[in-house]
Amino acid sequence: MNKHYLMGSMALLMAGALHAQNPIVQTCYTTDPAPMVHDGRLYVYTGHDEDKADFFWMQDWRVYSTTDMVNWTDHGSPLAIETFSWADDRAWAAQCVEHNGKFYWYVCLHSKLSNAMAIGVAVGDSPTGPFKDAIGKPLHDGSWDYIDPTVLIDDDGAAYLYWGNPNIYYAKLNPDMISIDGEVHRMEQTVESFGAPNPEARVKGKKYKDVYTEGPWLSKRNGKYYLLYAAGGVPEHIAYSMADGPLGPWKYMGEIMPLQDTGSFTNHCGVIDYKGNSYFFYHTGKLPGGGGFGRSVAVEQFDYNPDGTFPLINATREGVKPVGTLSPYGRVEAETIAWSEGLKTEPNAVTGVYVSDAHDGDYIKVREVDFGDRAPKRFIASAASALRGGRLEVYADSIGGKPVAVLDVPGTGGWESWRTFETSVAPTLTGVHDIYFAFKGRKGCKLFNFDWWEFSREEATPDVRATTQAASTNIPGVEYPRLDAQRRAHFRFYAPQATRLQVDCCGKKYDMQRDAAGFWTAVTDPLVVGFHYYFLLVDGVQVADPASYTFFGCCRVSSGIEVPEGEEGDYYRPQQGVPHGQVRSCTYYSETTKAFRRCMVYTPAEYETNRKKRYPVLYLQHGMGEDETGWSTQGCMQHIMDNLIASGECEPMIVVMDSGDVEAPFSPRPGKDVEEERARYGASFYGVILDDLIPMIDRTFRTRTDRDHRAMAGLSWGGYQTFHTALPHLDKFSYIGTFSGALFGVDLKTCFDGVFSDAARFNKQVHYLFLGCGSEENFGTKKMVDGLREMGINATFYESPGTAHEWLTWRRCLREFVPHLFK
Ligand code: FUB
Repeated sequence: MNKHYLMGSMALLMAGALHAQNPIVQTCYTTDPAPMVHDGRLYVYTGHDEDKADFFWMQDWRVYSTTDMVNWTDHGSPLAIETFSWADDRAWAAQCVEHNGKFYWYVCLHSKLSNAMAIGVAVGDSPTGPFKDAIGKPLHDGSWDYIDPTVLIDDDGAAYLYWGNPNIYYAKLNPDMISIDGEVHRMEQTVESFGAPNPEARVKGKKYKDVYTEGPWLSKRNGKYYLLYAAGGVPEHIAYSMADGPLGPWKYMGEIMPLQDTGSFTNHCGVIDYKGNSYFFYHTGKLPGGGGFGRSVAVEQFDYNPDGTFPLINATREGVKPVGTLSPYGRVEAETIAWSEGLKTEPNAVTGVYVSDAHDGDYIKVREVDFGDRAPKRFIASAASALRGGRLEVYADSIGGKPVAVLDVPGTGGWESWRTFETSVAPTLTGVHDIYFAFKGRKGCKLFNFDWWEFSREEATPDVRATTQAASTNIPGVEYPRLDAQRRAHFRFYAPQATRLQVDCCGKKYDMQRDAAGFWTAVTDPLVVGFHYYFLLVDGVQVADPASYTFFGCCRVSSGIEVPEGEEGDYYRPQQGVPHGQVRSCTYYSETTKAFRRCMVYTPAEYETNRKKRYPVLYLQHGMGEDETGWSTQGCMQHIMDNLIASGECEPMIVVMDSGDVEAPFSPRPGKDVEEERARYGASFYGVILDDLIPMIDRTFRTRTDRDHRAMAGLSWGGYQTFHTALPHLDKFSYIGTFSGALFGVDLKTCFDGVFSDAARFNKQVHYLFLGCGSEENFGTKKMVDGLREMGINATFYESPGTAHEWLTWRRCLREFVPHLFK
């Protein structure tokens, strides 16, 4: 073919397409339309012919909706054969009706039970689902002509179901809408009522007025009942009968849509009034590649004749006129389309339906977009590409000339890895326009998927990233949370489906604000330096932020944010030139708990080279909310140890961290003695450390095994466990530390068999007793130290300035404590 001829005919085709409005869906084949109006919106429920089909191999049903009759939003396929466990094939014609706030979708499909066709019913709470099989079995099963259900709910609330090919069956529905009231009847067909007698009475070769075939549509208007149907055998036209009651007697009225060039040997109609107009939905084979098994829904506007009869209606390419405009200010789904070429749509469980399969030259037209008298400044869109992306050119009124906006879309790492992009808009865009989205990019490959778009009259908000830095506790490559110079944390989280999001940081819950793209943001008050746990509350459910490394804290998997100190925090950070020890994860079997356990063991850098040397050991415990990993993650103990050992302030030592066996926050059982409850809580730990852990460590590592070379310390509840382990076993420990120790109501004179009552003995046995806490917490540490000192006990007290019950207190306590060990 001559290239000029080809280009000329393509241009003609394009010019035709630019004015076409039928079929109303171009992204897939749609069949057997069933319109319904709900809440000011017109929905059309359709069947779905497969691409390149050679029969009605239909798998699912689809839903589209509009408020202006020209832009149709694709709601995907909320109902499929799989919804009905008793069915296995042929998702054929169907109709959805609303009753008492529920949506009943009557379908026909092939039944496994009867090996014939059956009527089923699905129910949902919204017009777009989700839907489920309402009764778990067919409503009516067992014959090849049980197809094409149509339902009318009359003004008195009674519901009627018609179906059949070539017989017409009918039944009354019970008020529950999911069971049949009484018998199923076969409608008597006569020349007067339907143009021909019952199928078995028809004389072969005889010409009848008409022949009922299939696809009934029952409706009522101004007190008159209408039964529209596909007629004439194949190829089908649309004819109708009228009656004064829902069950007849019917009078044949003639054709509505005569046989014509629709490209499909079936036709199937649905009729509805909307916004003051009457609309006739039908299907043709007119979408490119379509035909008898590749049908597409179309719509025409018509006026009833003054006597309530139908006029003749012909299929057109132009379709219907708009009855509304579309606002571009606010998120518009990309699958809201007046006309498109080359594109498909796909569903996603989170973001809903999106436009896919975009190649260079494909486009979407959206009609009647009303920009008002103040032009937008920005165009914003959500797109995703697993390849190299492409360009979205936005045109007003026709493709060509200067685009009003051009959006470059790079690869985003996946076909559903959505990112929001924006660009400026030509300042002249006011009034009502048809908008075209033209996909541009490398030829011959998929470019990008397109989820939604909007125009905005607002200037872009300044990018917070310029004045903040990503938290060091974020997983690699993730930008949020971020911290600013005032130590405020900026959180941003993508949750387009969520209705409420909060961030719980340092015990305060901050409400997050959602933007049009589905991103939620919040900024905290200035935070204290150091490490803090935080959580997201998504619609009331507490979850860890997937952007953060996770830390075991608060008795669960938590997110954490490190608010950086200045160089005063260098002691807990790895330093250049400092030899680094190792933190090992060791598995061992505990006879006490009859289970394998894990402990973390720090060995100093020189442990690897000083092969003959044996080392003293510090047993270091976490608090009530953490586990054995706490000290080597949020606690940074290995860096504290490395730095102190390298500077000579501290003896090289092994540090062992195990689980304190605390499983949930301490909560004494009602009516029980609190002290006894405390003793029960994590009680297995005492046997573990004394009988399993210490022997295992002494067997496995080059340790010094005498009491003079063994220390124990712990934070918060770990301080309690330290006192309860070490004080009754001073034959095993000679250095003791508590950091914010949970030691309440202790009678110093009598506790631990009166260990403090003989100060001289205690001071001889215990080489160093350290009690630290934060200045902003009130754990009674200072009072206990004062009491001990009054009794003559040598006790060191340390108060961490400006910190509360938090990791910075405990990092500082560790730094103060370990230089005094084993000297
Ligand atoms: O779509 C499958 C069948 O084709 C329908 O059930 C009939 O009405 C005809 O349109």
